[in-house]
Amino acid sequence: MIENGGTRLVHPIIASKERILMRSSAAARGAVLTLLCLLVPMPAAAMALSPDDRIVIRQEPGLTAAEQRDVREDAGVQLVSTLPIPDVQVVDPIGSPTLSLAALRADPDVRWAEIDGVSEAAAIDPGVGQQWALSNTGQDVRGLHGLAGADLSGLRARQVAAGAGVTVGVVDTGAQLDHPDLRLTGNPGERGNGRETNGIDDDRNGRVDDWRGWDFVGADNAPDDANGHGTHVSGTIAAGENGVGIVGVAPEAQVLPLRALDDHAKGYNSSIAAAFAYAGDLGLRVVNASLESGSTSLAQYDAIASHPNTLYVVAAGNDGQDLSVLGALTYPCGMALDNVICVAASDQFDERAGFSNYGTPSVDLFAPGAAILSDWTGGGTQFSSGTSMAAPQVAGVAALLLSRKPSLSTAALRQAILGSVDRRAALSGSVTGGRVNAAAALEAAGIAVPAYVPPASVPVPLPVTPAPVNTVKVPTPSTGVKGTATARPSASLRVTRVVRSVRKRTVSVSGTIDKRATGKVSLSLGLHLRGGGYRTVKASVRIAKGRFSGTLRLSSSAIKARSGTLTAKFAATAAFGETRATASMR
Ligand SMILES: [Ca+2]
Ligand SMILES: [Ca+2]
Ligand SMILES: [Ca+2]
Repeated sequence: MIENGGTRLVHPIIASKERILMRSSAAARGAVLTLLCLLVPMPAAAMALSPDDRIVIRQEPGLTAAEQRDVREDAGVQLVSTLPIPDVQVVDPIGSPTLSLAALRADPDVRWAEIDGVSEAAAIDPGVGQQWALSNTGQDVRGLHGLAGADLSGLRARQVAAGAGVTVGVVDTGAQLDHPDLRLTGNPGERGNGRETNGIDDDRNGRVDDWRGWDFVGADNAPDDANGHGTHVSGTIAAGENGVGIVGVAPEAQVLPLRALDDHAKGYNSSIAAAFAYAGDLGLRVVNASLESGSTSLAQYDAIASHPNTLYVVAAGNDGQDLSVLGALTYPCGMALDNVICVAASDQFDERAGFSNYGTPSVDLFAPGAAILSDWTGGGTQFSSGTSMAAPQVAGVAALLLSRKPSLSTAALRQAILGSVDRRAALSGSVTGGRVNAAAALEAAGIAVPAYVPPASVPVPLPVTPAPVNTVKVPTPSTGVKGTATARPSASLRVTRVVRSVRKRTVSVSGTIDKRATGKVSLSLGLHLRGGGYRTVKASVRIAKGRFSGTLRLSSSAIKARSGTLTAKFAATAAFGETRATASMR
């Protein structure tokens, strides 16, 4: 599976009048024509991110080096290398690969342009097929074939959210600090400029050099894991999508390890309370506590209550008990606080795991917690079962939501998760009566999630409707009108109007798209001169509120050059979330 490149800044590639004039007046492209660009102003829209990196292009033959450079500059890309194939180059987008690709495809000097895909030998994280919690197809997991669909829709949710930018505090036995699959972080106030090891409490939080989290058992800055439990829990939340081990629910989130349980997975309630407060003080929005105690802790209660912006996701416990029976409560599950979610464990059949505690009002919901494969100490993976394995599934879902909507209040976050469960009769021993559903939780928070289609993106024909195309006498557009696109289902782009008129010296494109879409439409107009060579003018317009519209216009001097063929191209690239659609015409 291809590792995403992470967040990148995106900036518009083209489209100011000045730039168009500058380009068309450049000596390298000839100055016979003066081309003028008229853009219909549209409100700015947020740009979408793209995980794709490099682009391969084939330019038209015969371009000079300066002309080739112009093509790259106009599309906002830099030359990486030249392939031993005529006119084929690998280029690297400076900004958004999506927009650069659209610009290259719209450029008459570019024969074709494609994303430089990555091929790997069996690079899918080896454990992912066993992770029924993310996607249960009834596959064999430890000899059991579960119920298809009894999962948290993790792979579906992953299409639009990965947890990037979110740090989850994990109060546990620590985490293997050098595990190749764990995405660990620490206190940002102790990272960089040598602050990690300077022996100074740089951020004055009472802990010296806590750059990797903190060990509340050993009272030092190395929350390493000698047990395995905390590593397993951390992997469930944020194991990377990296060809190693498993994939976490939020594979681009990070875990801040807080060791409060010893090598035998036991710890004082006061150590746990201190870790709760530490995470809250750092401003972490989510903390996972896969632990239980038969006795309550006022210290923990106060730590949680005094950090209302932090959601504490805790385990119900593994006693197989009905917690609604007097005296059966476990803690912190039983703490009646608005920023606590208590999670019980369900199995591959969407039924309560036999070991799992249950019962209202303390247990809020269920999550997969039986036969859960995750990372383990020693660098490998291991199956484990328990409500300890269920809680981090929910913590991971919380990270997904926060990565897309950082402004969600704790109450709204909690409500989105609890209000979107898949209700099952066998899971009635909880407030919600259901099992967590990551995709439904995202939708409850207002984030659209497409249906899940297993990998291998399939080209989907896109409806492109050219409305009146003005035919002209001399010259005529060189090619017919057709539209193609590749898109995942639910992405649709509809071009409602294309007008090409040499007599009127304009090429106009307008259209509509899903209102959530962001992106740009690139336009280009090229005049192939009969004597060879051609002139181009380009522009792009933003898509805003579901609409786009743009016009290119040739100046009157261009009209005098009748001895050529006019070619108009456009490429519209729209994105919502990680779904992209591209339509192009020439
Ligand atoms: Ca410190
Ligand atoms: Ca320091
Ligand atoms: Ca992995």
